[in-house]
Amino acid sequence: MGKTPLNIALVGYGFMGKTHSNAFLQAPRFFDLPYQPVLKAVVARNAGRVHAFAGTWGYESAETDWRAVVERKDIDLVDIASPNDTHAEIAIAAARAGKMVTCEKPLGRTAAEAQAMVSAVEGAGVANMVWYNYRRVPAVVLLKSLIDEGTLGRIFHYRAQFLQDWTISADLPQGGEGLWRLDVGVAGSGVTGDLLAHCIDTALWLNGSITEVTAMTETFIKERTHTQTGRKEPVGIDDASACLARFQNGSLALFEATRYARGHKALYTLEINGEHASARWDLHDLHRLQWFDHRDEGRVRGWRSVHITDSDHPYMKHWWVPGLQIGYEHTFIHQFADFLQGLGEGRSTPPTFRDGLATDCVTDAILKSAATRQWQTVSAASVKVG
Ligand code: SOE
Repeated sequence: MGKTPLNIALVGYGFMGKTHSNAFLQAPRFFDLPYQPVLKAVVARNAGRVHAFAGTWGYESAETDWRAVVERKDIDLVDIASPNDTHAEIAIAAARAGKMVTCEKPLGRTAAEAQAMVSAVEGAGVANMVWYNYRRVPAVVLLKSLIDEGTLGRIFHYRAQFLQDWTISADLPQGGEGLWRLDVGVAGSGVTGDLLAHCIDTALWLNGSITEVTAMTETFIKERTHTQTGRKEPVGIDDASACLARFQNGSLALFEATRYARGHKALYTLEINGEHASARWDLHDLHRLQWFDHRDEGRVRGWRSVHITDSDHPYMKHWWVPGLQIGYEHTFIHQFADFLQGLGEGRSTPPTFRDGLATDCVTDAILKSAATRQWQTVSAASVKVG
């Protein structure tokens, strides 16, 4: 029986536009899905480059204004992979036009923006999802099951870091391709919304709601040339962010994100310590879960490094033979496969926009705490839903 076509319009053709396009193409090749993604249109402002991108990835058409695809009758899903300042406007218009909407993280530049996006998709009743892709790493999914089954027992501690080093040079401008992440007007915040948001999303998913935070942020390079004006302008983003937090379940957390950790390129690590067991995961070694179980026989008790490549590990039966690894791009493929599976069952797949809002509520509280030097209660909207 033929699959139902799902016509996609992608907005944005940067690094994330590629990860999403790859997922649209690969998901139906490796997973048995109720829908067949059709790459209908790609949108970006630069006409020459958007046509080239359409050719490379097999999009049927290219547009330079996102409004065109929102209006098109032959589009089912609008996928937003453009800079953060465009997320809300496009998502709200697409939802109002009855399109399904998927959006890169962070959902909004602020929780208020994210709230408006949630109201739009929920009001229109359209499927929605935020691309917090690290939830789809097989080792992290396995950890989620172990936690949910109670294997770790009562949770005491959660800690996560996301360390990079690519903005240390003071010569780097703010604004423009990739570097819009340094422009607070476009990005909304610095590492808090970009990197710490990943740590928070995974933490809310694994360990439940965060109730309060105390944080500090720092901007190490105070002025950078702005690509729009050609002049040195003050830098409004946070270059580093560190935070203590309490979870609803009584456990304590430590979070850190920076782009000034020389030598670290994308070192996302997390650790969780429970009454019976602890686990550690590291993006640079993403197919391994480090596991310690206190109930093991004393003489051989110790940390084990589990290679998550067997067919009974999450997602792995869809890939190669046991022992062979997968990588970063597969997390997007898994996420899109789950999205299509969810559509087939008539539901949105987490993380939904409401989950994205929950993360934005925590990052807003972190930024407010850093600005006021006070503990902040996290708003009720951060209640974890999926
Ligand atoms: C920033 O360098 C970045 O590309 C983030 O924007 C992504 O979300 C993260 O996964 C990798 O680093």
